Amino acid sequence: MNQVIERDQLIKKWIYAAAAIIKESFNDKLDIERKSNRNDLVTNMDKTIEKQFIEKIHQFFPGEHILGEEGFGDDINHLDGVVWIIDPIDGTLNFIKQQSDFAIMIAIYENGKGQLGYIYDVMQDKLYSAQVGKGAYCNDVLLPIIEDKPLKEGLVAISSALMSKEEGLARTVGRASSGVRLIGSAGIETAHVASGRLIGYLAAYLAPWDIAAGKVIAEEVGLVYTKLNGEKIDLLQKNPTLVAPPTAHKEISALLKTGKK
Ligand code: 2AM
Ligand code: CA
Repeated sequence: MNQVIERDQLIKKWIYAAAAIIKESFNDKLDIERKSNRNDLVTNMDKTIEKQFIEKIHQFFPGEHILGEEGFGDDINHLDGVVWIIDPIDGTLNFIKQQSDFAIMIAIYENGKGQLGYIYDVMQDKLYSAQVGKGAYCNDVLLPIIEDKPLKEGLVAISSALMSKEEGLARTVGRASSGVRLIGSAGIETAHVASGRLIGYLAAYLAPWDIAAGKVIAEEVGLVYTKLNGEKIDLLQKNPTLVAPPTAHKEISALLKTGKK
């Protein structure tokens, strides 16, 4: 992919500018609309930020395809060429209800392969980023390759959709690990696995924009990011997902298979 350094600098600049707009919006009344269900919400901020990113991408990289959560990008049915994958606010429910634990996420894939990934934890001011083959960073600090610890030595995050779908899963995983945590932002939970604060993250149905940036970052630190059944992620669909270091990934997969709940 061309202009990697320029892309990296621009993306970081756009993300910080978007975060400033989001933080200013805390003083205003949000417009909130319901999407697929009462917990699947979108605000005027999600839309504004996505539109701004798309405008910038069109301006600087005309002709490149864009897949955005709120639908202002392109209707994409392939991953050929350069594809930008954008989630303007990951953890919209947290954004609305807590004004914390939400992230801005941008990724660039080329012919289906992750090239650049960015997850900005806005309220913690932590920008997780990665370029394929060049390692992952939190702000300007290189994240070490993850330690391949057994499941029993770490905390596991589970999405609340998976918790309500798979009764008993939290108990099974909780007993086999140090315990279960729920944050509510796939991006932040993946970033916490990539930086070693969690040993794994499991989710029921993540959309491409929930996965794309985190997968680039996770793989750069040696994590395994697959569907819950171990198959390869399909970035044109929703996927049940599991991200963890190799040993814990195997252990969690085995627990899911035996269905010991
Ligand atoms: P979002 O806030 O961008 O929608 C919450 O457990 C995590 O799952 C968040 O990352 C959230 O992303 C995502 N999520 C919530 N509802 C979802 C849905 N209906 N489909 C896919 N992902 C969803
Ligand atoms: Ca979102």
